[in-house]
Amino acid sequence: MSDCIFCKIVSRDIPADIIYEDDMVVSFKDLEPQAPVHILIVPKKHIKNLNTAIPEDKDIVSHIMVDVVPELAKKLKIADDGFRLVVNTGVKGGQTVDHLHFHLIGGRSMQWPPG
Ligand code: DGP
Repeated sequence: MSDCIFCKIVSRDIPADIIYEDDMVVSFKDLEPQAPVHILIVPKKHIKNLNTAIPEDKDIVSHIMVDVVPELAKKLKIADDGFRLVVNTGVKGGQTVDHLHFHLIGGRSMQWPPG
């Protein structure tokens, strides 16, 4: 999508502090970190959000959950203490960028309920 900011990060048309990349995803530091560790994991394919993911996107979503998150949590040294994975979806879910992304947040104790 030509006007999507995360697609532009994936294609390197705008800069980001990229910490991980493979054939399906890119991961980079969030511009507005909410914790000592706050990164975004973004599919290279433009998927608006979980409401619009289709069956062929299952491989991407499961790859993120099963492979990428544990690997990055370990790499960023937040695996043992714990972390939070957030997927804001839609307006009331707090989604501000319409390209599916997973917030991996850690390095401090989290509160519940979230705001
Ligand atoms: P959400 O509210 O769940 O849609 O989260 C969007 C996040 O994306 C928010 O935490 C800030 C971050 N963000 C927005 N624009 C940019 C950008 O250009 N670069 C980076 N690194 N992060 C961005």
